[in-house]
Amino acid sequence: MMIKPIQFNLQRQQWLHRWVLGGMAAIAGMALSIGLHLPVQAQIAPQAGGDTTLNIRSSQAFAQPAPNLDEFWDERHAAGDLAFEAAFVTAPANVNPGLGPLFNSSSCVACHFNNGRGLQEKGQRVVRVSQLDRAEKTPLPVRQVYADEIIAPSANTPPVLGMGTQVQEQGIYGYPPEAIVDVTWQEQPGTYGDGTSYTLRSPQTTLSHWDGSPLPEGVVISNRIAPGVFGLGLLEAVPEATILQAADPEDLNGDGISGRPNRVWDVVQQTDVLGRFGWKANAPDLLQQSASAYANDMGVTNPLFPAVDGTEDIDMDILEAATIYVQTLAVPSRTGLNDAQVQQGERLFADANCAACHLSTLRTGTHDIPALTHQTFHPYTDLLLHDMGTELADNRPDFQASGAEWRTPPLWGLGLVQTVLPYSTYLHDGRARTLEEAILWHGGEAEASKEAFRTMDTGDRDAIVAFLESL
Ligand code: HEC
Ligand code: HEC
Ligand SMILES: [Ca+2]
Ligand SMILES: [Ca+2]
Ligand SMILES: [Ca+2]
Repeated sequence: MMIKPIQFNLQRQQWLHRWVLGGMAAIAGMALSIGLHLPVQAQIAPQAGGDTTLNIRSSQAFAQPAPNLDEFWDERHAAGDLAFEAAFVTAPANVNPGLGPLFNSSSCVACHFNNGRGLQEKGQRVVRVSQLDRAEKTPLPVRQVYADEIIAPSANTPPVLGMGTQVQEQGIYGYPPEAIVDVTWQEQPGTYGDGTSYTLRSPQTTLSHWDGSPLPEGVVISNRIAPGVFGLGLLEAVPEATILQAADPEDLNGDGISGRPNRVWDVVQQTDVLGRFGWKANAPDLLQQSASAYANDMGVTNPLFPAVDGTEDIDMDILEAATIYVQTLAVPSRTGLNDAQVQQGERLFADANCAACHLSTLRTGTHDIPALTHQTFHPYTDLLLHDMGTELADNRPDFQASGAEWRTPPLWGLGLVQTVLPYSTYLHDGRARTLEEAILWHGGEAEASKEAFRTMDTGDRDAIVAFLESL
């Protein structure tokens, strides 16, 4: 296991540095000479987010400003906090007008509760649709009011008549929702290698029109919960070359794991660029992810996605504020670094080749926000797409992502997910009620890793979960 010693050395250096600066070189020297028996390691904050790491593991753990922001960015973060929490209302109104007319929720935080993930329910999820049997890119006689009805030149998600590419489940007065979304859970049994049985559940998502009129044929549905939004500035600041280096599209090293970058439409540059955000990496950066959230999730038109008549519900200042907020959140520190079970789990995580996709360590290049520049951090993602098998497949391609591919999600903060929002679940559609279930759904490129986990004895499985919960 290579990573941890490196991480420890880095932290030990920083820790020592501080003591030396404080004029306490003698004590630091003492600590060094006495070595591992001093509680030195216990005092070192695990730097999950580099210098943006904060030692907090409460329900507010995802909602803190990065501790290394300077005064200028700290103030902008505070302004962004207000934007992220602002609940929009039907226009005209004095405060935050412009909700809808069609929308999924009225504020960012309503879906990203406490900046963490959302539940699998109306008002928190997003259901994407497309009509794959339509000739690609054929314009549709839709209202052309929403960004999700405007087709990017390189998109392969033909919009559904009257629905575009995203189902707005709510509307302001006089605007019926585009569809009623119904989720029922289907259970399936499974057995661990040691004979212990388990039950998995997956959502069956169906759509119907509020007035009972039939849906068009051949609508493909992709149901997604909202992921957490902390640490994303660091992921944005990772140089493209680093991400492409980890890709192995033809699996030349023969480990069964490929990893492909998505290439997605950039509405600012009007060209295809690397995709990084969203469950299929279908958004290029945090500004466009936020702009699209305003337009599609809240019906709030903005400079990147104006209404067809050219009007905008919010200006660039608000859009940038929300973007800066998600760029500058602290990453909560790891826990349990000295716990033997957690350490065993971390070794097993490496042995089972989980780390081939969930890369433990990345380094940022430069970013407009100095606090994000040149940071070594531990997100456990490669930001690449992986074929996860037929059971997780939504069968809805999204730019270069196939119907079976998903972007490796970061695993940091995983142990806090249910502290931040009780009853939270895992995976893109929230089907996994526990971390064990999340792993057991892995297939495709991750089939061997999943099998390694499934056939471990209870102690080893518990250790992997203890490790995940320490993140
Ligand atoms: C209706 C619920 C909803 C609302 C409202 C919403 N989001 Fe999201 N958000 C989601 C979902 C669902 C995803 C995943 C989308 C996907 O994979 O296609 C997401 C993804 C994101 C991501 C990418 C996270 C990652 O790890 O890749 C960011 C950043 C984000 N949202 C920010 C915002 C901001 C800022 C706002 C307010 C302007 C907002 N969201 C409003 C549901 C919502
Ligand atoms: C081939 C790449 C790959 C490998 C190998 C892999 N994963 Fe994953 N992992 C993913 C992807 C992609 C997802 C998202 C799938 C989805 O949401 O449908 C994911 C999701 C998860 C999640 C849920 C995260 C969340 O935010 O809900 C956990 C937990 C997880 N993986 C743990 C593991 C463990 C433990 C192993 C090793 C036993 C492992 N993974 C091996 C790619 C991989
Ligand atoms: Ca509006
Ligand atoms: Ca729509
Ligand atoms: Ca490979």
